[in-house]
Amino acid sequence: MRVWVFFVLCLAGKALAAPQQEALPEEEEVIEDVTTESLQETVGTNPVQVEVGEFDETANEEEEEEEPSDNPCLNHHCKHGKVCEVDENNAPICVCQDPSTCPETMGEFEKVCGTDNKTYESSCHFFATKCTLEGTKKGHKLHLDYIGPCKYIAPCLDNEISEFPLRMRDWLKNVLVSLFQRDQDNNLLNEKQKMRVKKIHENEKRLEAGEHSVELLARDFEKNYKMYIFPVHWQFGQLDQHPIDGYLSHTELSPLRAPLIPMEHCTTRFFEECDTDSDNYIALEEWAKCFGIKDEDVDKNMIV
Ligand SMILES: [Ca+2]
Ligand SMILES: [Ca+2]
Repeated sequence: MRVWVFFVLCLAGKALAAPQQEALPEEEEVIEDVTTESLQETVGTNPVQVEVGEFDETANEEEEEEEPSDNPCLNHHCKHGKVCEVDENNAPICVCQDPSTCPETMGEFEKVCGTDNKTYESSCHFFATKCTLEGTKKGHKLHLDYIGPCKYIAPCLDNEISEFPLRMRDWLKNVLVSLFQRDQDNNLLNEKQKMRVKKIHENEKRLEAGEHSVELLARDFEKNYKMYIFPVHWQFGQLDQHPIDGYLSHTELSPLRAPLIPMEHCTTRFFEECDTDSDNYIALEEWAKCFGIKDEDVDKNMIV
């Protein structure tokens, strides 16, 4: 438990990146190496920045204009779980993919566990199956829960759950500082964000990246609380993408949750409890609160 975020997220990033890059090489946008490679040594990979595409059930929804060509499907993209076919008018349409047409899987690491507690051969198999349930209550409730085959996940105890935000916050802060140190010209942070991180970076009281006891992390949060406000906002902004509306859906949260759950048994409980009004969305206010940010410090403008 002690080295939680450092190792867990390092592994998490890899687990998340590996199957996607193999399965969808041309379709998904892979973000620059500055986050995936160089940051791993010091703070672990941020699973959010590595890739979000695979878990984004709403992306690529029949939105691209097809160019004139012999094959109307050539430039017609369908969302996960669907494939393009040509209808009787020679127009491209997206239909549910037959799971048996998913690429052959290489091993256990490609398996995913659904919220129905069933193991799927790969995320392709999962989304293809979800597609066949489209429009049904069952389909609406089915989400990709975590990476790897379904397994017993121990209940998260009260004393354990309090450690989750401590490590997560510290890790987020270190990711940002590291981003800033490595490459001040990077385009992962905009100018306003860079200025905020610069302040954290230059603060002499900042706790250096490394393994710290829960006690020390708790003390640091109390003493240097202001340093954590932006990192918590920043993470929310990274996840709130489809759509950008100040709320995180289960799908938007997936890039963070899915790799983490099999290794950190408090993940599910933590995010469930974050949704204090139980509307199945985590609002920025709810998110900030569960990371210990005071109401008066929650600022929507900090994200953009
Ligand atoms: Ca959203
Ligand atoms: Ca909510």
